[in-house]
Amino acid sequence: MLKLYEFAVSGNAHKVRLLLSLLRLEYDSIAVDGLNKQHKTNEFLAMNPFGQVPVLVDDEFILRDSTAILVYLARQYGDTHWLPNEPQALSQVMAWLATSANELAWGPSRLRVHYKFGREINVAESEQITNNLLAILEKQLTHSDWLVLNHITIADIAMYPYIALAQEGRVDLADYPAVIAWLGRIQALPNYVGMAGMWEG
Ligand SMILES: N[C@@H](CCC(=O)N[C@@H](CS)C(=O)NCC(=O)O)C(=O)O
Repeated sequence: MLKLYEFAVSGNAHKVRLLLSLLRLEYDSIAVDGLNKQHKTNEFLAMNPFGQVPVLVDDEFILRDSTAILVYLARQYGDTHWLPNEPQALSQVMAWLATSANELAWGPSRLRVHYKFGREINVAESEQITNNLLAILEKQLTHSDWLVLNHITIADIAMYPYIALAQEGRVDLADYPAVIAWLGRIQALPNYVGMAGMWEG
């Protein structure tokens, strides 16, 4: 049985929860006690030396990092629909996975951490990254329904949670109708799961 170590409030964990659900995979959700720093205990650090969720365990195989976990699940349990083999499409998916670990994390995700959890950040810098990212996403999604190809891939899954949670970082999506339409398309998928605080159409 797959096991997912997670925080309920984690958008990075949500990426994994969403793909597990869309792939109709059963798993044990293991709530990590963030308040008591369970993710910094030796036992947890043995699974992820960075002391972060999500961590996926598949029998003997232990994997950290949401992006890596999406790649693993897509290859191990999905089909090439989720992670294409064809070099151009594959590399375009990788480009969005990189964006999810960079601009998405330093922009909307950081703003959420600041406004929801009180962490000090450079707000102006994160707002600038967020505005630039949303403008790029808006342009992309004006021309196509999905980030890569004409169907959902793990590129969309990786980008989704922190855009859907952007309002918790005081980001207004009203100026980005194509982004809002994309959120709606993801939320309409069979077996979609959301989390508290996400945009709702
Ligand atoms: N690159 C990692 C980032 C994971 C991450 O930032 N996890 C947060 C929760 S969303 C966490 O565990 N934070 C606790 C900490 O860093 O101490 C991934 O994508 O999984």
